[in-house]
Amino acid sequence: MVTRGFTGRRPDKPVAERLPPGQYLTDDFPVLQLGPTPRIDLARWRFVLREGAKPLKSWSWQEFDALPRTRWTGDIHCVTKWSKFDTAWEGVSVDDLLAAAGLEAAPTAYLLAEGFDDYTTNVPVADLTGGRGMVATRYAGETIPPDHGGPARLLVPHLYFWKSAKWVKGLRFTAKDEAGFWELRGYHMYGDPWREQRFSDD
Ligand SMILES: Nc1nc2c(c(=O)[nH]1)N[C@H]1C(S)=C(S)[C@@H](COP(=O)(O)O)O[C@H]1N2
Ligand SMILES: [Mo]
Repeated sequence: MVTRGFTGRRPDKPVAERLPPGQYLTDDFPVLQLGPTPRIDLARWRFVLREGAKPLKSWSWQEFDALPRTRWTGDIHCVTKWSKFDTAWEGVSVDDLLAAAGLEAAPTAYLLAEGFDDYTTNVPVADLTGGRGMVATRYAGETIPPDHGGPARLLVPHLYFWKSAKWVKGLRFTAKDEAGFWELRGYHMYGDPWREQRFSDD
């Protein structure tokens, strides 16, 4: 088990200091998505890294589940204003994923995470490397429930939670910062909760 860079546990901080502006604390774990929860057959699941249209590397579920795993516990913040503290995730860090793909560095500075439901969201690569993002396969010690994005979801907890694509099927490196589903519909290209970057003009 490796845990590299992924930090953020601040149990000693008062609630108010852990809540970004405009957020409230909840103990629930709301489910937010565009459509129905897709049924994903692990025998046919694949995770693909692409540069534009060109596949760079892909893994079956068995192969993916055998990659080095990282744990992270910390707070998540949804643009609909709920925050949840001390969520515990485990998965493959994007650093380890790039290394497993034989890439010394990411091919471009931006990417789109793609879901099996055809959801997309853009994230700068620098926000996923250096221990800042993972493809999570466990939540609270169990496989991720389908409603929360299982078998695998992106986790980029320092950005609003719409950036954490559920049912993620791959990462597509792009030459430019390309808007994903919500970013095309008025949401912020970056989405930093601490700067309250909810909408494109925030
Ligand atoms: N594939 C996919 N990922 C998605 C979404 C979606 O519709 N499809 N919704 C996003 C939004 S808007 C939010 S707020 C979070 C919600 O995650 P949760 O349902 O686990 O709380 O997932 C994000 N990831
Ligand atoms: Mo959302």
